[in-house]
Amino acid sequence: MERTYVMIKPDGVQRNLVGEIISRFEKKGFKIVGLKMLQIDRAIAEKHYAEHIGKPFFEGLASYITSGPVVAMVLEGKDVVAAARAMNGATNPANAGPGTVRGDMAIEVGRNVIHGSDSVDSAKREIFIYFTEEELCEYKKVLENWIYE
Ligand code: DAT
Ligand code: MG
Repeated sequence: MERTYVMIKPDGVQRNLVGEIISRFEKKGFKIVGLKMLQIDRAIAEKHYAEHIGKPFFEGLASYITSGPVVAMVLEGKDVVAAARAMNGATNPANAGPGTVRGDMAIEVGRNVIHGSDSVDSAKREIFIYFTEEELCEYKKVLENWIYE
């Protein structure tokens, strides 16, 4: 089973979208194996978004992502990396389809509500920026046979 890192950004927390967003992943059938709230500092922002340091939007991104608490989670499931990206929608909410988090809940790229890892390798890197192995829960859910054939 694959794991991905998903994060509700400060705007999602401020706009009371935490419950609805988590609910979408639960309804889909993905398993929450890690969950916490924290406020990102500059060092974590630079680690998380290392690939974007130096780009014109980086300073805006860093101040946005550190501006308030976020909800960090690790989701587990079949092909969950790609599925969570699809559920989140395009980076720019203007291009995100209806039914996606960004399509339904956001307007601008600089306030796009949610993060999801873009590959299995990114997921492994990002999960361990925010969680220790001990903070992740391995458990069975009784509904698994009704979600997976
Ligand atoms: P994603 O979050 O879909 O993986 P990304 O990794 O390319 O997208 O960029 C990280 C975040 O940076 C993105 O969620 C919003 C911001 N961002 C990306 N491109 C931007 C741009 N051209 N202008 C402003 N913000 C941008
Ligand atoms: Mg990205």
